[in-house]
Amino acid sequence: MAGQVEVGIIMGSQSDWATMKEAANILDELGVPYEARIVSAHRTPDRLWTYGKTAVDRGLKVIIAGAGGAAHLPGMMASKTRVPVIGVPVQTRALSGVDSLYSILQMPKGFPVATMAIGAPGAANAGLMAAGILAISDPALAERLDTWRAALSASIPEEPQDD
Ligand code: RP5
Repeated sequence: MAGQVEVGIIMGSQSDWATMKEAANILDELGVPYEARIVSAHRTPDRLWTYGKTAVDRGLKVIIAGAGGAAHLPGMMASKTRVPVIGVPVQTRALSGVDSLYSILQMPKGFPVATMAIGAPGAANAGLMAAGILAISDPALAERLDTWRAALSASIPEEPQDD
């Protein structure tokens, strides 16, 4: 998308993209420019280091980091840059994403990661959280986000229907 990229979506593997695309979709809907990159804490640690080291100078304001299993990517990124990191635990086959959740959630004092729910809902909420952070200083985005939220509320019926 055109415009200054202020949101970085990073993930540990190509296999995480199906989940992390939910964050990208939300940002697309809200007109928020982003970049998406594969940055693995274990397989490409130098890439992680460089990404974190240059994040502030490149103008990133929020990083959404998704990983599964021994999900060290969000925490390692939070240790390398002061840019706020929103963590998305990707659902795993072996442990259903509880491993990812605990790996991302249990950060030591000093290096927080704002951890979302497991899987696609968490990724979508990460996109909304990133938009909310940027909307603090972007009135036009704030209006788009308010409209998005109102539309969601309006789409919820008051009474349940039979299938
Ligand atoms: C993690 O291992 C990735 O974040 C991914 O969720 C998981 C599996 O990766 P692949 O083996 O599918 O590449 O590093």
